[in-house]
Amino acid sequence: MISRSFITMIVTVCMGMGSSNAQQLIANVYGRNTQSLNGKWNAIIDLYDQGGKNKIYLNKKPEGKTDFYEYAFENGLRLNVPSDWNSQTPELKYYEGTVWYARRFDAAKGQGERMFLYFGAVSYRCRIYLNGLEIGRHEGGFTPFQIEVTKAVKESGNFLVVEANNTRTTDAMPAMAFDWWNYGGITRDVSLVKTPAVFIEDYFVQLNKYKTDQVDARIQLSEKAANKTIELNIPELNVKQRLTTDANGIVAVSFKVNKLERWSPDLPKLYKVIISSDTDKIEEHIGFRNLYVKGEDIYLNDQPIFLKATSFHEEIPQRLGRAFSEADAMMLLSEAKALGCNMIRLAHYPQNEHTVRLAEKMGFLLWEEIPVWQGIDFENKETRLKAGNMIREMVTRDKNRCALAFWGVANETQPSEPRNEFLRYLVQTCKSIDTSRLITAAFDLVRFDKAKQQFVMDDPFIKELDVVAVNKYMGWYHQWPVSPDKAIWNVAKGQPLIISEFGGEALLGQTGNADIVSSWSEDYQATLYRDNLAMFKNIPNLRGTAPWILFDFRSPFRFHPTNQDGWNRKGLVSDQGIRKKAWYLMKAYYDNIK
Ligand code: GCB
Repeated sequence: MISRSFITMIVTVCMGMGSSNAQQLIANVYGRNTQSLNGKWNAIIDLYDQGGKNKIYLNKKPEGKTDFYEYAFENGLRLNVPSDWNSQTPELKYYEGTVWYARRFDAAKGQGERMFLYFGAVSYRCRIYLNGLEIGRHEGGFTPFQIEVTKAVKESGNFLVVEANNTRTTDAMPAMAFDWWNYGGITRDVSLVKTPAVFIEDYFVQLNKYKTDQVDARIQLSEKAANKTIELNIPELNVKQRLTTDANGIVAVSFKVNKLERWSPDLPKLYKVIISSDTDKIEEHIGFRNLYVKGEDIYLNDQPIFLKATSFHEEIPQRLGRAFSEADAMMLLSEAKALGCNMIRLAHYPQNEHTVRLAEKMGFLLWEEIPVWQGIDFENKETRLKAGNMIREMVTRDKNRCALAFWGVANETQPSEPRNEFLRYLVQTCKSIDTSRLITAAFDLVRFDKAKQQFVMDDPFIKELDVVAVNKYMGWYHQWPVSPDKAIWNVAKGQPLIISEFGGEALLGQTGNADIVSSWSEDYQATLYRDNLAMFKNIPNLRGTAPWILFDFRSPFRFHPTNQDGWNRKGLVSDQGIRKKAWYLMKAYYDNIK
């Protein structure tokens, strides 16, 4: 029998630092027997990339008097894991390059147990070394990966090294310039996951897209073993399924449930689901809901829904750093709750699992996307493969979160055949894992047609999407061609449309010029919101809005010295967490939508 994870490890080891590994992620890592490797790690800043050549991952110590090594991990810089490095010391604020992280750990090994090193994310690419040997590589700063270390790990004194690098490159995602901070480092949780020899590697348990009482499930063992018993229990629904694996170690089943309370933003009900095999048992809380598109409407649990959304980056502005904990998620999501939102667009990359899980508990639908954000090299086949891996890792991690409504495949791309092919590949990759979500992408091509006196958009790719999204900055990047209440939209007719970004910048506390010209004032931002909200009445297929953005966020190309000072100021809430005038307009708008 071939272990899938063993294949994963081989693939991982064989690929270059620039490539990603095609792996089968272990489902629900947070529900397993894990040993946290978070905490203070030792670190070495390697601006000239010399550490690899000097094999510093061996962490050699002088043995004789004439023996010397020009490095040591001990007694130097210490960095918190998880966290970006930029926020931890002033020298690293703008740093783009390599930092080596190292720590020791012991690993009590149970009889027949397997062990995996799990990284929630390392930004942007990394190599992992255990006890002096390279054991894996990963590319992509926002998705998890794991490496099996059953054979490599020792009971005590393991030395783990992570070579993390956040250099921007043209073939990466995101690429050379993007409107957020390029945080580097081990930005999410690290843990040692312990499993039985044969374990429940992956599962998908969700309500059928359309049927109100049918759960579709697929469960996969880590081994291709036939005739193994798998049980799926949902005690509160009296579900007890006893199933038998096929030759691939997989069971796929659909079954009826009675008296199901479907998950919704108003009632985010989750059920305990227990999956067990002869050797393994895993449980988590899963919600069940129907979500589909019919004509120009989006239906949640058979009712048309308007998506009262907002976006945020994975950043705590007050800390000038990446968000990484449940407490961080609570801060971000509470502000969205206060605004009256029922959906979050997690911009512009998969955010940490704490955020996704808490959002589901708090009653938010989610839009999750990979950083296909302007400037992507669509003609590069390697880049396409990387994007495919990222989307696979994202969908695999979150496919059991019923809150997940949309997989986003792109943000602001221009039509071309290579672009279309690239996005089509991403759509197919999503669908190869999960056909139950809606696929979307955000476009910025809408223009005002003078002859027709209407906003129009020409991008044939929208026909391949379930829901079309448009970023449009009327009153900010674009002048009003007619007065807002006369601005009629004729875009993506026959499909639901979301205005996925709109807004403008304001520096908290700045006043003036509300109706004339932007002075980065709160008043101008408020006027701009009033105008856009007036225009929304003229978009017949509008099924959701998402102001850009909930919080001011750091961006290296926001150069204005007094108004911006390295911040994108489009937040409805300032970098200090204070609500701007426009926040109250948006809140009133959402409160009035039933
Ligand atoms: C956009 C991008 C977003 C930017 C925003 C802006 O269209 O999607 O990432 O931050 O505009 O503020 O310019």
